[in-house]
Amino acid sequence: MTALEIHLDDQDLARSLRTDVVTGLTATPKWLPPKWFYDARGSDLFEDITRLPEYYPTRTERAILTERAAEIARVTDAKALVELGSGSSEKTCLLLDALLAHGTLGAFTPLDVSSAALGEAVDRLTERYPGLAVRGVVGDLTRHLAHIPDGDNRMVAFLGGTIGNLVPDERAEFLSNLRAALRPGEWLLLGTDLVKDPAIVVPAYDDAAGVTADFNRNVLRVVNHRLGADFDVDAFAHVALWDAENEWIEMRLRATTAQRVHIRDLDLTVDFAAGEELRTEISAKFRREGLEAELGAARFALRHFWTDPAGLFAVSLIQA
Ligand code: AVJ
Repeated sequence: MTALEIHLDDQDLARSLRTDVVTGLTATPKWLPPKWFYDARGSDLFEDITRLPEYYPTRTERAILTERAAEIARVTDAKALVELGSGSSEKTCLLLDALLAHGTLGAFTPLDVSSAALGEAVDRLTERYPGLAVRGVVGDLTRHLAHIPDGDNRMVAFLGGTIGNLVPDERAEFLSNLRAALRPGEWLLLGTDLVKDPAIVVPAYDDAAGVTADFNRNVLRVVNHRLGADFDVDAFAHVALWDAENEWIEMRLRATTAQRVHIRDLDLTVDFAAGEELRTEISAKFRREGLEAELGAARFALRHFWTDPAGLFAVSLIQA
């Protein structure tokens, strides 16, 4: 039996997908939020992305965590670990191993929107760490922070650079909600991708093998399956572009010819002009000073900022 606490059931998910699709596809320019990439196929495609030679974030973050895990355990003495947007929990094991070796950790709570991915992770971790209380929470990290379990000296890990999927206003709201869910002295371990030469960033989001293109188009398949839409997935081209002003990468899907799409369950018809683009994701890149300012505005303090030798990615240890 898997220990899962459900704050987001299939009906809530269906409702928020419908709202997002109506809002995004009737807007100018059109957009869809990146959280809808991750059905089973989308999650598998993301796993494939993490192994691409061009996609540096995952392996770079893993290297930083490998080097710093024992120090993180020493500095924090964390008794409980909560992981937001955990997905597959490969990097989590680095933290769990270090915190358990240090001797303070008693509980682990992964929170994710995908109950399937979460159930699998909880089963695997329960088996691997018999002494640890592992309990999954199915929830949306922008809405269910109040449901992270109460406890003493908790650390929340939000890794992978996923915070970059939020626009600055959403980030401010997320950080202040998270701060409100923590007591002074508790911890946030945050992974952020860093600003760098676009010649490195752009290929990470537009790989030669076309895996990211397939991942991007998957959001159309999700809308087709879940809402009975008739997107011709192959009629949309993958676009990754660096927005130098906002310092984020933007993924879009460009209609290669004029398209009329019908979304049956919403009774909605949407027209795309030839060349029209649909924004599917932003992935913001950070600088230390900017991150520190955002954290300060949410009453968090940056204690450690660890990067790899090339300065590609950062893992920050932050205190409430
Ligand atoms: C999982 C959100 C961190 O923004 O780099 C990978 C998702 N998008 N390739 C990222 C993603 C395109 C990824 N995050």
